[in-house]
Amino acid sequence: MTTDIYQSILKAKTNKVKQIALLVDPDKSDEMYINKLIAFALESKVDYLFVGGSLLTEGKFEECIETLKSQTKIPVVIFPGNNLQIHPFADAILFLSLISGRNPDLLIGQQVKAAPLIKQYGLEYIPTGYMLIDGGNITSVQYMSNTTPIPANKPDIAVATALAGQMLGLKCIYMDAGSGANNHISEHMISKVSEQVDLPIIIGGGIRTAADAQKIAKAGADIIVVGNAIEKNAELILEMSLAIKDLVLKP
Ligand code: 1GP
Repeated sequence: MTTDIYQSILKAKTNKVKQIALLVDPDKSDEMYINKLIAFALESKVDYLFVGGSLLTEGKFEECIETLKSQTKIPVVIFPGNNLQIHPFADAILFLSLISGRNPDLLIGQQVKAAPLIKQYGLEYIPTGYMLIDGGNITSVQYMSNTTPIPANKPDIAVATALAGQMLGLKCIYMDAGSGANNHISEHMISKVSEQVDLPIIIGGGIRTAADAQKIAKAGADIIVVGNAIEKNAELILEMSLAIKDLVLKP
């Protein structure tokens, strides 16, 4: 296993540099759209391109990864919805366990199915505790995962869950309100988790403005993930990226 991507995440965290990941939905992206996204992503110094989804119906996952890899050097990280979302061309895969839920298939079942192929491909895997937080509406991931999200007003549960993930040896915590969430995760919950947990923290779901991204980064997120908002206005990445990268200069 190589550890290039994880090392870059750790290095940024140590240096208090906030990072931004752009979530690319393979179902929604034709080649023209991907090319436009890449142009904005390069200009905005996006750190990672996350690719995946809780339900992909168009059969374009492989094509999407291959197009991204042929067009840009921005690292492509798989954010898988299931064990079918694996590709040898990616730079890494978030090896997720849905630790906020009690669905054994997403705690360990899918991982057992995926592990041999990941090993065969020599793909860098980043053991990640995935925590679904209530964002005020039922998102695709909530429905597809058949799990109950952690209530938005229960930071103690989020802290305990993230701590358990750390104690189990996971290397990252991804707290997600789900794509298209009405509300992003509160700064209060993020700060409580980041005070208690030493791991890099990835935050996504419902982040729509540069000001939100900045508040979330200040609260303790190490990587901000944005999908929907960028699909509507690709130029927003630059604003968001500037807002969070600015923090290292003006904490
Ligand atoms: C979802 O965290 C990602 O898993 C991004 O969410 O599409 O709402 O930005 P959005």
